[in-house]
Amino acid sequence: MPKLVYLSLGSNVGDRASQLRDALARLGVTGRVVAVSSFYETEPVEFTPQPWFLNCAVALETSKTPQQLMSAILGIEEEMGRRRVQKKGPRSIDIDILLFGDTIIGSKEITIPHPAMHQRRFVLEPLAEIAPEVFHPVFKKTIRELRDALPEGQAVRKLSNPEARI
Ligand code: PH2
Ligand code: MG
Ligand code: MG
Repeated sequence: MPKLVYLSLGSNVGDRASQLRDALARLGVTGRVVAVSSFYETEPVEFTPQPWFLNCAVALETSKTPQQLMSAILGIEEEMGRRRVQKKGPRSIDIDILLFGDTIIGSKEITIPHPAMHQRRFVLEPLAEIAPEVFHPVFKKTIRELRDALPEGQAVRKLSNPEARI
């Protein structure tokens, strides 16, 4: 049975919008992309001395297992020239699995739901645009509720130009 998966995409090196678009196209081989949020310009968090990001959220219908999807994503990041230099630092592309249906996984390789998603405005603002009523299976709250509960701060600006997306 295919599952509905939510991903967060981010880029802060090179042509950020075209790298998000490239990643969206490549994700087509892992399943069916059923929704894409606007692109958001976002202030870096957690590791702050780096350029601002473009982030977006994606809904993907896939028949892959979480492990299969994870290795496909790592392959896409590698093909797109991602180099792992600084943890949480600048990257041409980052693709994170946020939610995988209502699956909960806590293993060494993979944690689902994404362990930091509920603290990150750069994740919750785009995700609330495409999945406001979707339930977080650990916190038992909707994405809109989690977004509304965030403290002030972490600037995110929705890009109004739809040409900036697909
Ligand atoms: N990703 C991080 C760390 N900090 N900040 C923003 N605004 N956007 C990101 O995608 C991001 C971040 C680690 O993956
Ligand atoms: Mg990340
Ligand atoms: Mg990542």
